[in-house]
Amino acid sequence: MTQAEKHPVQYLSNYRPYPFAVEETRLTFVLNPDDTEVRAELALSPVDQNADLVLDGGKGLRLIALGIDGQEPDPAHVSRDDERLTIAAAALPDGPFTLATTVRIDPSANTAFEGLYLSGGMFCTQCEAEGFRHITFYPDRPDVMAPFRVRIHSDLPVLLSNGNPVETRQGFAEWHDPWPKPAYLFALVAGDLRAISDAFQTASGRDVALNVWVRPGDETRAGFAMESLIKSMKWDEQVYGREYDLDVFNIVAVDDFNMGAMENKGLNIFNSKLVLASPETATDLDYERIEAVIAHEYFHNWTGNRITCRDWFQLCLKEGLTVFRDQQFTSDMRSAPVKRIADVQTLRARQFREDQGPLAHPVRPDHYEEINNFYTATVYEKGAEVIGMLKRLVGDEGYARALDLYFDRHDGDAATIEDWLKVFEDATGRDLTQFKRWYTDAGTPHLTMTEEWDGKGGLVLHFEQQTPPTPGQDHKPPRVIPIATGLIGPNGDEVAATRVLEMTEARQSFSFDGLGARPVVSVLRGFSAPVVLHRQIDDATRAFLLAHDTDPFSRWEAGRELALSALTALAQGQDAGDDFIGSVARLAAEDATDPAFRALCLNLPGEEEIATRLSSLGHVPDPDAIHAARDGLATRLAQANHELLDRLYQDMAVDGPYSPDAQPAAKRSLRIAALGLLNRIDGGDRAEVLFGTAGNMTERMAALACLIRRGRGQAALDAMLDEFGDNRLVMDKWFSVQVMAAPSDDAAAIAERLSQRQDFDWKNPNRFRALLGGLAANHAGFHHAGGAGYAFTADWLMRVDAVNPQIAARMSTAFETWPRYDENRQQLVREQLQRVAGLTDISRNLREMVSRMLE
Ligand code: 0A1
Ligand code: ZN
Repeated sequence: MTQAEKHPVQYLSNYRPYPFAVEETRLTFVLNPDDTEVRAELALSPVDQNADLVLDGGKGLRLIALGIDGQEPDPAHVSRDDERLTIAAAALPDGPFTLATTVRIDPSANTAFEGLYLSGGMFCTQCEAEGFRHITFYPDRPDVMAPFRVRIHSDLPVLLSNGNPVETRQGFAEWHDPWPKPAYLFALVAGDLRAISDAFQTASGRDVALNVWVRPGDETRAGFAMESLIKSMKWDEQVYGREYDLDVFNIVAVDDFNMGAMENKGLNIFNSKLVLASPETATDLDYERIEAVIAHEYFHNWTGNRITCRDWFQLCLKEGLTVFRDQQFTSDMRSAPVKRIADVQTLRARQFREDQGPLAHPVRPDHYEEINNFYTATVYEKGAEVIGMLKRLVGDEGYARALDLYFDRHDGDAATIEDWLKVFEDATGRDLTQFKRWYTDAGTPHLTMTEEWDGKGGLVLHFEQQTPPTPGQDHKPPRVIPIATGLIGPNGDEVAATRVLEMTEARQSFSFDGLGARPVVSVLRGFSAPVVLHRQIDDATRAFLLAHDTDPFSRWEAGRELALSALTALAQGQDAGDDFIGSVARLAAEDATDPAFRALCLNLPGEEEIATRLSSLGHVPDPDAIHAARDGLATRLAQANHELLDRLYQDMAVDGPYSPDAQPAAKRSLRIAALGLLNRIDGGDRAEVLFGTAGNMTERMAALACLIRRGRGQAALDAMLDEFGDNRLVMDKWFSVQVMAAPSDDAAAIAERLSQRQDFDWKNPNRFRALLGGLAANHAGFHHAGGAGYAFTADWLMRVDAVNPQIAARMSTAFETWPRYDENRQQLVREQLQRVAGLTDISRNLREMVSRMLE
């Protein structure tokens, strides 16, 4: 049998409820690194009397004992293959019964970090999406929910699981989680850990003990995570009326983790880079991400855990909503406009890129081979955008009513996108049939606007929408697009406040009357829909919007468009850029404007974004030309404004002890933007001074990148290695900055050299991503015409796949844009992808990705 036959494609339309209810799950673990015993007792009730009992469970489970109500079933009624254990209906009692299994597993051999594994001597688990089946035989699907009782035997000092502690003594702990949950939310941690602890009282008076567990010595870097947790708990009460529901909330930091973090009930497990922070080791961006991810996982307690997903096709039900909530949280904690702009940048860089290529899929996919391949920017980030559109369409109050109804109606359920939309329909009376296409149809709509001014106060805006085909979906009917629009008069005053135009047809027009003079249209304010906007607009009008738009997003967007139009022209050998340089300099000099906003405007679009833009305009992006264009424009910007930039560099220095708050971080971001430009004309002198004197990692890393770009980074790299050689998180930065900032001709060779170092611990996901992801982020380096970047990446994908398929599959997305490049590059990538596809024993994860990319 081939891999594909053993594990067929899963289809949403094939959903069937599980024919048994699990009333309670009791687990007993006897932990040993290479031989752990797991005894599971499942209290089962048949829903369908004629059904066989099918339990998921992989090859790694050594079955020691099996009993039904204490009796071993007739072996003729029991069968097992690589993926499951089946007990025939004939061997099952008619009424409720207990199934007991004992299995033995080897956590020390688990390099895929899925199921129960070891990280630096500590036991931990990762069960989403389908990891629980590597721990014991179980109906490992999200719609099977049960309360869990967990007993752990181990000599390790700290033994944790979900829910509330029942008993804790030397060598043993028992935990009880009263809230029915699917197996993917199960967690267990055992190790020599230290906690920093605090307490929280919920609005209704429940006392909750809070702990952030870290390795001994890391306690001093866990305080910010705790502060972020407390802020998140308060915010969810205040904004969504959601309280915490257990006596304890534990967070554990682990060094080996495939993703960012995981929302296991009452026991969140985090990649240590999203918990540990100190001014000397973490950047402002690290702090901001820690705050956001702590919030994200905490918010899952309601959106994901209390209400979970019926099946994995509904992943966006919990992820889109929880991302949306964490974005709201960050906007409340920090600057809302800056957060919105950052989110749109991420969306464009990751999701638009995905939507444009062979891996495009709907927010709610309808088939998959390997669900782990669908934890994507589309499900997460576009999933959140879709909720933002819903909120705009039904208004803030409608949204609040719908959410209350959602929690009321579906608490305890495993729900679907249909349930979610129904709640909005029932709460607001709106028909969402057409809106649902945002969930079912892949691809980024292109929206074209033209203007018609009648010369006597009437303006008509004509819109046309069109979504390019994506794999398996050739024809795309029109969607509902909320287009937030305002009008600015010639003197710069707003003459029409934001109005949401609801487009439902393929072509549609909207009129404005009674205008004194022809206004400038500010369209798609706040990025009210995830579309690519085309409009006829000259650089002077863009500059006008950059100066006068009252919507901060649209203001930034005008500057961005100026930059992109200059960069795409330059990359095609034309002359451009003066308008951009003049207007962005004027904005940068506005002392009253938020420094973070000014920094966002000063930072030029990245090369990847320029390539995506060129491609969506129908051109073949040339990585070298793009690199040269961006380099040239940035240097001109610096030369034309060196006095202003120098002033900003001085003025934005922050005195006093480091604080990761939005305000000082904003000043640093502008300071660093100025530094990056000045670095092009001062030979790296400022960066050298800053690297030696900065008291925080934000400025040190920025200075280091500048030095590398000037070809004088070695001393600083050596100094950093000396100081932080034993700090994994800092060393990850050390690896990635060298490849990210490398000249394109050398990037692959530098990556190669770094990969041979002793401390390139490639089995650690963070270290692997630092190097390989760093290379992929160096656009001109990765896409170097010689193909060395491609070959290096493919070699490593094949090597890591044998050890950790999830990491291999995720990293393979470095290739997802290949069809947009020239013939030569296409051929080079195709060869590499075919080489990977031919790998003996390729994982299902990587195989699915590569074959989708080659289709
Ligand atoms: N639910 C988590 C993401 C996550 C998904 C899969 C994992 O392992 C394969 C781990 C984490 C979140 O959204 O944060
Ligand atoms: Zn999530």
